[in-house]
Amino acid sequence: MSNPTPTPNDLEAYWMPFTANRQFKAAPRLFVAAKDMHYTTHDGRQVLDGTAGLWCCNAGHGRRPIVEAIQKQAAEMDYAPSFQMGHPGPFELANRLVELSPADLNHVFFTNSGSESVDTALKIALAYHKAKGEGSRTKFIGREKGYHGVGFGGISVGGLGTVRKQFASQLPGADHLPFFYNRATMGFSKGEPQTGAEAADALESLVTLHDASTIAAVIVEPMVGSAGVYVTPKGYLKRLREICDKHGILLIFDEVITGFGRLGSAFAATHYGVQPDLITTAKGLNSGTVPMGAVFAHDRIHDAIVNGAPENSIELFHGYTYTAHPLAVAAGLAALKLYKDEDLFKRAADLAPYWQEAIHSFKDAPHVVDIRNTGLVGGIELEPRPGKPGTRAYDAFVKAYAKGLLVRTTGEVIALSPPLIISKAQIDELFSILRDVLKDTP
Ligand code: PXG
Repeated sequence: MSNPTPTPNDLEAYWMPFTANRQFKAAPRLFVAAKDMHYTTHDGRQVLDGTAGLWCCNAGHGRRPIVEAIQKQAAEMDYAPSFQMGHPGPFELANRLVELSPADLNHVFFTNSGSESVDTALKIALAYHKAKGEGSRTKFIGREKGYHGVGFGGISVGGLGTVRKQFASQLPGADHLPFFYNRATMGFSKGEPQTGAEAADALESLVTLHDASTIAAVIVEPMVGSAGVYVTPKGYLKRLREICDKHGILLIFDEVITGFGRLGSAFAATHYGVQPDLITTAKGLNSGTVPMGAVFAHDRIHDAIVNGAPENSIELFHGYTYTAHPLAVAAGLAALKLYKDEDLFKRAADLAPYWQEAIHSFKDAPHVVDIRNTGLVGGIELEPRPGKPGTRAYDAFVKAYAKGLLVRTTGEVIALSPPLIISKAQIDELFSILRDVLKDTP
């Protein structure tokens, strides 16, 4: 399939997200079709998907069971209101989801994106403390380099300067844990760095600074995704859990990337054996096919808010027109079934050692200064060009696209997170293209 190359005029009206619009429109990269592990470009080339779209198409592309479920649902019932009305799908989907979630996180609030999941979780945390008579707990603690989407809540707890700096107005009192990663001691770790858990102790200092009675929740990515793939040190999350427990602070894991098999388990929480109070998800929930997110809440939180209100009163003043949209729900049910039928989370776990060896074979490739991996995720960090930060990785991304491989770059890091259906031969192909790309990138 080949489409005519669009002219700059055709591209003007669409204001693209997180994109250098003028640079892109001068040399557009467009996908027009997708199947399994590949995209087709507008000029008819096949591109191997090294990033599961944007970390979301965990079952691969164009999977028949999901496609058919969406088609069937669209024909049967396009939309149903979700306030004071329902349809059977989300009840069923929530039941399937809590079979996968860690023990006691048995309630699911649906959203339409990761950003909405984050803001929903922050609001649930506030509502929980209020319901318990601790309304003074209003502050949130995130972490430097954290990415929690683009809502005002998410950018307030987020720790990426670039995502925050254009927007002055943020949640009052949000503070941040220091970043835990130290390349000198943790560089080239295979999987979890074995040292560095004590970085979590900084939470004690923040609690002392703010006083526990003012802090509602701590939110972290169990594995740092967007900022460049940084795996938390062994024991770090457990320490955060202990400190939160000691001070009555809720712990939120933002699993928008790590949820639904990326690390080889349904959730990073189960993978690392640390139970948060709330989990935010999106992306892989329905394999990226229809916008959808979900927040998983501990029974204690749900019950405090829901059972604490009079029976005829709305308990949580929150929700979206498209909460539990029938198409998203149908896609979710089909994706979860596909994950199960093909045992895709286990497949990711089984492939992880092969993936690890493949990525670490880049240690001697040109420009490489660090390599990080866990599950089916990898980050290759390049030496920045003097005075031109980020340009080398960006050039590598453009070259990779030309050579038939989709990667993501963030700063100096090439991030990889293929669909969980990738084969060993495709892993070899991916890294072989990338090796050529790095050789060709000055
Ligand atoms: N939390 C986390 C941990 C995320 O990774 C969001 C929240 C926001 O999700 P939405 O659906 O509102 O975009 C994300 C999103 C990248 C990349 O390449 C990462 C995300 C989105 C787009 C690109 O690193 N993460």
